[in-house]
Amino acid sequence: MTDRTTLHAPWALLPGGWARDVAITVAPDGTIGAVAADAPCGSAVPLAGPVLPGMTNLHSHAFQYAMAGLAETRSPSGEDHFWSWRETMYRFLARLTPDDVEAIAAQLCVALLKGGFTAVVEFHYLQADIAGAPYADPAEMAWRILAAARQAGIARTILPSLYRHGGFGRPPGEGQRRFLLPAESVLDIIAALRREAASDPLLRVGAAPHSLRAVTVEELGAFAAAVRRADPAAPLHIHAAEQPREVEECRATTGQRPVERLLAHLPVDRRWCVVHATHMDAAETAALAATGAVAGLCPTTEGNLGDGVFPFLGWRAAGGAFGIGTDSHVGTDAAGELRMLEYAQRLRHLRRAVGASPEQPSSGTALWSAAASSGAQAAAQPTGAIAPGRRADLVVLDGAHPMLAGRDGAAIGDTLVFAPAPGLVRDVHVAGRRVIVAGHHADEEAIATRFAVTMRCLLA
Ligand code: NGQ
Ligand code: ZN
Repeated sequence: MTDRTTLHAPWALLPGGWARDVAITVAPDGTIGAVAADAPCGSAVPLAGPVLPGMTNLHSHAFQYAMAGLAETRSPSGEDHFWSWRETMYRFLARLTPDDVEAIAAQLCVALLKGGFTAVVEFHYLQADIAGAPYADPAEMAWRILAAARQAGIARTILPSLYRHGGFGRPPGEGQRRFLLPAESVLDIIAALRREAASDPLLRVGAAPHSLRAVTVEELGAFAAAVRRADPAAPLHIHAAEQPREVEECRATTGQRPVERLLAHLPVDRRWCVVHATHMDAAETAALAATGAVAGLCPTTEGNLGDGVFPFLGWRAAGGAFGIGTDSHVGTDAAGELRMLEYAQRLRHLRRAVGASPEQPSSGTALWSAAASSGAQAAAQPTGAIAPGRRADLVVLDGAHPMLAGRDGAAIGDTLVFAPAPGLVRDVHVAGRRVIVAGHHADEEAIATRFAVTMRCLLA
């Protein structure tokens, strides 16, 4: 692109809600210039249907995509839960090579784009080699994640992870050996990625202390401070309070609950994302919400792992921000995550339209807008809204889809999230470039072939 382009959509989800006949000007660097509603199409490039801001996937462990559907069998003991799934996951990752991870991640990134995600945040902790030693270049696995995201054309935020312990006061186990790099090495990987980001406008870099199980608050404080000294805007993500057992062990060893403990020891702010945060009490919910940190909800994975239900009503009442991630990738579409989030709340509270508000009564629209905006915040990506100055990361629906016939504005958002309409996401733009066109990615065959070869080898 050398010139400004003006796109025109019959409907667009703008910060104030759905608007009709919207012209969106995109600069050569992919930044949105002007946005005008009630504009004639004129010489603008017509989009194929309604347009929404691209969704950020704020929590991914890319390699886990390869085990989707492979951890669903009952064990002989019948003791199947998060912790037994984790053992299965450890066995699965023990053999993965950098080539495997790149092949898996590329296939994943294409699936995520088709699912309406324009950016992915990789919570990157599979960092050491098969023996648990650093690769010759300790950033090897991070480069592979980056290469895969680049091949797919999805925007990326990479968060190298700090992982030092096997649980509260426990040494790491055999299955955790590939996660354990010293803090200095993780900081070196972050620095190397940052240098790369200088010439990659779609790359952002932050850090991910794995959890209070895997790092002490002292280690966490020193690590977070070092990350922020080098980049005051760096996003920091941590898993917390996903399982009752984690909360119990934290209390037994420290006298505090995980989120309580995090808030007591760290200057948590809006550049933090607390992933899951499922088991918070009312005081933790209000206190964490007040920091401006984003709750990183992964509804499909949380359902798959039997985690519990996030205290969404209390969180929203306290003004808490949330975004969505696909975490283990048992789901890869943004609408599906929002639907699962809403349905878990409906099942729990015997109510409907939980994600909606007086200002935005359409559940699907409210959920999409909020998660896109706060997801971008958590990823430090300049996206999350169709507005001047934001990057043109856009999801375009198929205006000719029968399920959209006769549906306007808010009904479009609700159709996307709640109606069964396969193929509704048609085109996906990242930085003004169409990476999904009519449901397809230019490299999808090569990427799928490589993934299939990798899977056959892994499962042989
Ligand atoms: C992870 N996944 O880091 O992949 C975790 C499991 C852990 C989720 N928490 C490992 N969903 O938490 O120790
Ligand atoms: Zn996770």
